[in-house]
Amino acid sequence: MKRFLVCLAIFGFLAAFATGSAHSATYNFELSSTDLSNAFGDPGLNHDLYYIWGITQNFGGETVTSATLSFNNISNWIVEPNWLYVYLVDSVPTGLHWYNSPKGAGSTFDSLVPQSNYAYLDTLNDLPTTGQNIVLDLGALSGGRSAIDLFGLFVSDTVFGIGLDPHCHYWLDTISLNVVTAPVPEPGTLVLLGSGLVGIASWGRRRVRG
Ligand SMILES: [Ca+2]
Ligand SMILES: [Ca+2]
Repeated sequence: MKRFLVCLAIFGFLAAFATGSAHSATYNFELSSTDLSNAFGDPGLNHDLYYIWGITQNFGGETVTSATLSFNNISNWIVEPNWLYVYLVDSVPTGLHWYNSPKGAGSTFDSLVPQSNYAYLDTLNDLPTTGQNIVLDLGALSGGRSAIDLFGLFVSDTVFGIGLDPHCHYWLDTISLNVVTAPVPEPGTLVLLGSGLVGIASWGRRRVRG
């Protein structure tokens, strides 16, 4: 019996490690300049609009460990003060949506309701007319609470989005969202690991009695 329990324990642990946990996953979402051009016919982000990019993705219960939002080869159309307000959105239909926004300083998102649907991320400020790549690391941003925690909360129902309000026109190639999730043990792995623990525990008890 003792030998059986030892074998069960060894098998359980070995099988669990051999099976492994589900590997961490990386997800990429991208909007091209052409996607954005559907808004007004000209590519890029239009001053007269604000945008909400809705994404539906089931992360399978995995925890989001990092997320970056990249603006690739972005530039302002002329030399002037400019602002691009960037938000996380909790609930929005899938796809790119655009709406009129008044010209002038200030973010249109500040007047949207319910405000709980929008979380401010960052403002890209006074970009030059030469293109550059800008990466916003959600793990490094916070507004009362970590942006990555908030993002994890927003994606938990598989529906989330990115909000953008440009003040002035921006040219760009792509906007991409990169999400990395932590591995979660597969159910089969947990069963095997459990059998290893049961084997060890039973063996331990018998040793004590013995
Ligand atoms: Ca605007
Ligand atoms: Ca959501």
